[in-house]
Amino acid sequence: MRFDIITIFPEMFTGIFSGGVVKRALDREVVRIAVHDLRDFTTDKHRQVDDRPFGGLEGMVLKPEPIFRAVEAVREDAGGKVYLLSPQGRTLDAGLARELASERQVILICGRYEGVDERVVEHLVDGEISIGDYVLSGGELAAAVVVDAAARFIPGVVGKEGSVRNDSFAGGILDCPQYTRPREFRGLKVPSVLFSGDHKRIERWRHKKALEKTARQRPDLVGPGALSPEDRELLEESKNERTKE
Ligand code: 4FV
Repeated sequence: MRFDIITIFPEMFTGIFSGGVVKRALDREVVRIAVHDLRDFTTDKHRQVDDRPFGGLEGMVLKPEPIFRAVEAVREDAGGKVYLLSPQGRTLDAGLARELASERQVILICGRYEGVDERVVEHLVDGEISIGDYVLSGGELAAAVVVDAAARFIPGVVGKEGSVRNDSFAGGILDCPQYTRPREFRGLKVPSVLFSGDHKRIERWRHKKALEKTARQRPDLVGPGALSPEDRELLEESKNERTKE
């Protein structure tokens, strides 16, 4: 799978993918990431990529020509999907990340200034992606988030596939609490069930804790109909336990 990132600040990406699972995936060529300088797709001596907005608004807007040329140059074939990072986009979540990971090529356009000429949105991209309802100074950080989140769904990127399966949101709920040594820290003990060796009991405890945390911190994820009857029961059970405490 290949990501192509189009930006006026290619240097911002030197460090981002130089560690962790994405770096390992790059080394093993499970995924390829190419970063392209938008200015390389200008034709004037000033390598102009932006201009003043028509209609007298403040700020500057990225011009359409360099963006169209860049996408047409890097798109391997018609199968390459093109996305603009923008606050107007579909909010990134595990579902969208998994979808992107199934593409052969994903081209990400990083906006800057007030944004890009609307003809890019209307006539070039397959869609817009937002990483959240706030305004960034550029799309670069958002592009890095999209690449990192999607890459984890590419087989072979995350060593133990199991950990992707157990990731938050993979089962529609948040992840279970994790503990490591020391068994006691400043009097704070690791729950003894984790030393019981009873894997079924441990798995049930973990799932219950994940449900509890989700109900507490993301009630939107455990709304009516969102949980299986078993999970609903497990959640009720934990509620009763806590009321007894
Ligand atoms: C953004 C977001 C975002 C808008 C104007 C870049 C900025 C500037 N991208 N999710 N939120 N982009 O704020 O993806 O061009």
